[in-house]
Amino acid sequence: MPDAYTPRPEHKFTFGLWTVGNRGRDPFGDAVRPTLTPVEAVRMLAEVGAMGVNLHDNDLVPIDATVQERDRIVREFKSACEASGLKVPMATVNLFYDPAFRDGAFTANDPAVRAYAVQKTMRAMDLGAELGAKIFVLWGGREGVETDACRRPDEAIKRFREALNYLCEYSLSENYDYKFALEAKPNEPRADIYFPTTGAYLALIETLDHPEMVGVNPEVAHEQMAGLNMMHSVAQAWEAGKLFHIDLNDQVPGRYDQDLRFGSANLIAAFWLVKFLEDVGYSGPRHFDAHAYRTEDYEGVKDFARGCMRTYLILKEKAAHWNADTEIKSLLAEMANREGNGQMVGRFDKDRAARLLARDFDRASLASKGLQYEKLDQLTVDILLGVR
Ligand code: GCO
Ligand code: MN
Ligand code: MN
Repeated sequence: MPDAYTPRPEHKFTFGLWTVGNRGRDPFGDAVRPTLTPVEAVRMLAEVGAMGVNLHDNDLVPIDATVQERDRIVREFKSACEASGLKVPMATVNLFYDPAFRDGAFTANDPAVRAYAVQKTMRAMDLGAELGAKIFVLWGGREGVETDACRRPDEAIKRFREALNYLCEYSLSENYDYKFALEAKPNEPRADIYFPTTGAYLALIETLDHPEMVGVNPEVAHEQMAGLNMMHSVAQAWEAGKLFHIDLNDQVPGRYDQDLRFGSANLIAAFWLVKFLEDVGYSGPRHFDAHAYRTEDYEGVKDFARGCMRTYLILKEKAAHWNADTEIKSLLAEMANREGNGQMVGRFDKDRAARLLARDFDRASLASKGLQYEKLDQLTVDILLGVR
């Protein structure tokens, strides 16, 4: 029965082929679900109400496919997408699975590996463009080390920049109109990974030849794995005009890569994240990069996918509820009053600086009044738990 939390295309929910197609293999155990073909995945995603499907080159086209095989696979996939009304907003490249990338892709020591990685990415860009993708995600899964004896990390940064500059030029020369979204992950699969945080990528972007073409793709699990606050990373990216894509899932800090259903581990963090995205009017796809528990069959995979979207929509409703709550509004207004007109020091000039230096601050009074954040937070919890 459709209800207020039933996904519709305008919600822009997307899943990767690799997410619903995940067969539950882990380092300790084999696959528990049969292979789901890309066409079957498209049908499943349409059935559960997603707007789009994203893919790595090799989720669709095997790495050793001939040109004829590739063209046939792409044709069939395209017509499955058209028949189900599914879009392909984002494409990406697998630069981590093949043993050739054991020392990294764009940062590997062997120049032939680096050139192959760039070539593979160009072909993945061709594929994405053919399917209509305008966002190209780059996750440097193997860009890192087990031992720092192998190279200096600043050399790796230079190599990574060179590859990105090249790929931007390729997109321009082919009129692909791509926005690149760089995805940071602090660890796994290598011991240490370069650009471990969204902030590290934001800093790199400003040093590129075409910074306007490159943004970030923060992932909940990757931030939380390192004990960081996802919403804060997203907010920094947003404020910099760099939130080009987002990977939604969940993760308990300090654990291995869990890729849990959105909102299933840290509901409060998920709430603040959804509230942020909705408050600022983020208009990109809400992409789920997660997979179903290993206990599930494909019916359970549908439960998983529906659950990600349902939780998002419930949290979106809760965020609107929070924004409209009179008690919360009056606490926020009181806070705003206490902060005066919001001016801190204004722009620097000599007179203003002299006045600031001469000003007497009453530290005791600044510290005397409680801030009522306990109350504010409990009101949030009441809303989330449905008693308010
Ligand atoms: C992971 C990553 C990947 C990337 C994907 C897109 O932890 O494995 O999150 O799922 O998002 O490769 O490039
Ligand atoms: Mn991940
Ligand atoms: Mn991801």
